Amino acid sequence: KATDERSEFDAIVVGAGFSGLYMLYRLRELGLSIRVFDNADDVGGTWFWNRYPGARCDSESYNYCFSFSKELLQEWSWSERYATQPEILSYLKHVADRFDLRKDIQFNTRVTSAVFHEESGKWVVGTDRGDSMSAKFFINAVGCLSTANVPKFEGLESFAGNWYHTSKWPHEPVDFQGQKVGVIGTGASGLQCIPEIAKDAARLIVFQRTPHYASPAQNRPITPEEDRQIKANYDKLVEKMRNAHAGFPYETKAKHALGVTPEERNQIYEELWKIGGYHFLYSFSDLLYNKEANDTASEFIRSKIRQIVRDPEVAELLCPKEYPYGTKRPLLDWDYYETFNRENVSLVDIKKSPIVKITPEGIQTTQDLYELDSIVFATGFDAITGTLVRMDIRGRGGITLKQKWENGPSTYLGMTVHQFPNMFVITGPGSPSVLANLPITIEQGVDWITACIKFIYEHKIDRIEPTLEAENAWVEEVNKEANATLYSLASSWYSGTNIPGKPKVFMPYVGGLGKYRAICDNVAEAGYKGYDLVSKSHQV
Ligand code: NA7
Repeated sequence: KATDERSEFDAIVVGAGFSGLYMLYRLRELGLSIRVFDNADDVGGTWFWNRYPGARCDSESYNYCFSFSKELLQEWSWSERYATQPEILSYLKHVADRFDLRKDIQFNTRVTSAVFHEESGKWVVGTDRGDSMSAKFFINAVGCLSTANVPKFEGLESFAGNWYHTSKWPHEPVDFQGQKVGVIGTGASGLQCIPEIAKDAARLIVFQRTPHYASPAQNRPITPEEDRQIKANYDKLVEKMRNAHAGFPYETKAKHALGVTPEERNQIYEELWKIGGYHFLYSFSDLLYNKEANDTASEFIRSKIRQIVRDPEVAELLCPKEYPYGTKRPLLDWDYYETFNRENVSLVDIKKSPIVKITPEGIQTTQDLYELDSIVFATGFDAITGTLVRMDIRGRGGITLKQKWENGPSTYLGMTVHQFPNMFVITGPGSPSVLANLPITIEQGVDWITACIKFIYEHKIDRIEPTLEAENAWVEEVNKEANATLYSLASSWYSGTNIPGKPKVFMPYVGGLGKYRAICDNVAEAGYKGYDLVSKSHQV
């Protein structure tokens, strides 16, 4: 429980995952009073909620962590190349304890509204527990993937068995032994839970709408020697991550896929396939920009799927053909393809025979009724904007964020919004967010926001708000970067197309974390160019 009894703060932060925890840590350094709210009963955000079997991070553990504290980097050891959900959650709990963060966090509380009062210049924040608290700054640290998408299938409430969404998994392990289980969805969460559920269930039926590309994770334990080496080189590693395109310390590959012979290309793909993880995605610099180059990687993955999966018909169904590799979230393979060689696993093509409804017995497609004891929805999220527009956030003139973003989100630098003074968003639309290693990307956002707030106090500014021109120019820049890539060739949650009625707008900034960091730093160095800075007491 948060210990501070007051109802007025300098800053209110929503969310106690990676971004909320670090925001709190940094703002405390400025000596501000802060209240953090989180709907969960502990810290962790994404890693609090996503407890499905097999849940783990597909960024490598020693990259997917905070870099702000050298002591923290040295004292924490990751056990595997990719950390499991329980391990990341215990890491975040350790961070909360180590920096004594919990005393400013109010758990089990959902923020329902945030209204900017023009006269006082304060945000008044309301919660589902009846709190009403005010603050000069309102900061969203709600995560990019925090509002579950449970498709509205007719008849779900009539289903006689149990159903689950991967991101709202019960805290007690679910026992699928002896059951007939259906999994809908084959994105990152589906690919992780399907191999695990297949080991327990008597029968597993996977309902696939779109096949995804996955390259091997190649998980393994981290040896003490490797741990020592990483820790001895952490400074360099961190420096690299902060300035890299995707926030990973991998070498940038200069070669073009089409600039080498087919033999050399194949050899490089084979090598990176063995190394595993996202090294494959970064094999050549033109994969996301040139369709012909991309075809070579896409075809390589399809050839691997055909080698792994014994039934040629199933293999063909698992081969993505409608969109280029990397344009929907590229995935890692945790024995996913191999799982389709099991006797108890089958694949249903719901693009060809869509789900019509859910009955008390199971899932009815246009072709068959599949009788099931449990259904798992691995159907993803209303990503990036979903959680933000569900809060009743009202800026100047009473405009809601939902109204403002009716035709798609618009921000300045992905962090601030015209008409919403003194409001910040961490990993918002228009920031690199989900396209880069998130903890490192979050640190960039939090550090920039902290410096901005420090500047505001030092210059006795009451309000900061981006101009409409600056916001429009940034939206244009985000679109320009996206249009230079192949991303538009896929329909994906990056563009909101997984949610019926959501405007189709490519939301993340594709230009890369390093370039984005430089742009944001330039804005700050130029005295917050593109912002209106308002002070009641003096001319700014
Ligand atoms: P994703 O990547 O959005 O995957 C959701 C999956 O569910 C995907 O295969 C979808 O098919 C499928 N889906 C979504 N809605 C439906 C409906 N209505 N009917 C049938 N199938 C559906 O979510 P994840 O949780 O796997 O991963 C999210 C991110 O978390 C991940 O990328 C990492 O960043 C961590 P579709 O492809 O839309 O045809």
